[in-house]
Amino acid sequence: MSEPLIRLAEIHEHNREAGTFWVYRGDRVYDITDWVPNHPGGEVILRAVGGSIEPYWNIFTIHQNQDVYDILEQYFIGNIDPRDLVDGKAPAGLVDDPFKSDPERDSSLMVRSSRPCNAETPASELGTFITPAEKFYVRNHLWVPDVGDAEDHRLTIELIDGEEVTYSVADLRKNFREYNITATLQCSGNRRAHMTAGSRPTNGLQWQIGAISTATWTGVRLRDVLAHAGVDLNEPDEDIKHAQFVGAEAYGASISFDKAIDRHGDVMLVYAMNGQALPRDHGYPLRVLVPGHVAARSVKWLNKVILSGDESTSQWQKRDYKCFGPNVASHNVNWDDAPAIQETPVQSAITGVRQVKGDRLRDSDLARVYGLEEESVVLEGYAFAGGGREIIRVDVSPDNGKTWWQAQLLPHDKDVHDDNQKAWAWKQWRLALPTHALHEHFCVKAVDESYNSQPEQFDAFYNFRGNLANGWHRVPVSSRS
Ligand code: MTE
Ligand code: MO
Repeated sequence: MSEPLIRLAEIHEHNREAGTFWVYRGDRVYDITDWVPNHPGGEVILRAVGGSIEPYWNIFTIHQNQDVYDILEQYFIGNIDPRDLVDGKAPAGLVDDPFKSDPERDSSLMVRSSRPCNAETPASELGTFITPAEKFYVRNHLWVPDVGDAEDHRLTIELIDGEEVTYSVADLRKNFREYNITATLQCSGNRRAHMTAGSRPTNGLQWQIGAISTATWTGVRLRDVLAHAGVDLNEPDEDIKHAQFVGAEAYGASISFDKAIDRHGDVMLVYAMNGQALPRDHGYPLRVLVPGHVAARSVKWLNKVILSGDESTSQWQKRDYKCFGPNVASHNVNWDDAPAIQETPVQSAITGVRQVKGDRLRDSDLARVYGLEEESVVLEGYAFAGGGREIIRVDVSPDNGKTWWQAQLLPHDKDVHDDNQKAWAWKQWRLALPTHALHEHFCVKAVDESYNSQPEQFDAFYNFRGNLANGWHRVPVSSRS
């Protein structure tokens, strides 16, 4: 029996304004009306209805696998009429440009991809404790959703029994105590380029040292809001294991419920950054801040918090942000074998190397601290550990690891008065070395309060996605300016 032939014009009529939703893939047509309410990614699927699904699957690549194709086949209703095919093929389909309302960005950011925008903080801006909001690295998987006015934005808390409680940003500001938390966000791909250079190719954006920044975030505690919404924080329902976060553009991730309600965990719903409204790139009007965890869990443009027995089903929870052994690659990975990255290991980097001449040195703090009179080289950088673990030491070697010196950890900005309960922010460090000590490479490694440190090389903990690249940072001595 031959399949019904369907004209393109008829497919276009089954768009998001219609009550029934059709899509096509290749020249096969599907009526997915009944599937839409079950879509794990929510309403975003409605962007595709009435046309080709493929441009969206090129963006949401998690769909490019057999299980998804099999689901789609269940909704098959016919083929595109050959009169509408061009050279035997269905039209590629036009997507309404989802990036068209993305904001303008500071020109000093180092762009790694522009659609979606991924841009790192330049090294010259990594040497200050608080990163100005416009220099804060941007990591977007998709477009920046246009959420309109903060007044119209709503946050829905879905409790374990399915009941929902909704808040406006104004409700949050009015009803809960406000906190200021100074926290570093670091992408799990920070320094991926160094893993690639130090070992083998990795799959992902090739970040240098700038997929990390620090801000003072203002907002309310998630635990306070959950208590208000009806969660018993002292004896919570034992079925609740995770807090899932859903962003307005379809990104999602989750953390353990324990972290979400930890009284020393400082998980926040934030509406301001460095004393200003959140910029659109960083989650306006509301984002979750999960200090001490990989930044992928700090979901921007937050729409929904779901208390659940399960993790988020998003690709950013179930895939991507995981590490495997050096022998595992995309062809033999079983994504379920590793847990999602949450707290992060020790990281450090050299952000600047300056030559300082005798005269200028003599009267400087550096000379007093290090007792140096001769010509010196001053190194600067950052060090950071996840889980709120404080950096206790930064070791620098001028000869590729044979001899070591301790850098001075800088006291952080006196103007920052924060409510942090743990060390959620990086430390800035500085070290002056006499020039006669120099060899080929400087390297740095840091140590946290649990005496965790960083691996020397990349080969032994290479992972094909290039996550958590924290091998010693090496820079050539010749890079000094
Ligand atoms: N939240 C949403 N809604 N969409 C995203 O693409 N990216 C995540 C996280 N939250 C992302 C998100 C990742 S991987 C990182 S590293 C941080 O946001 C980046 O935050 P920033 O852009 O404010 O630096
Ligand atoms: Mo990230």
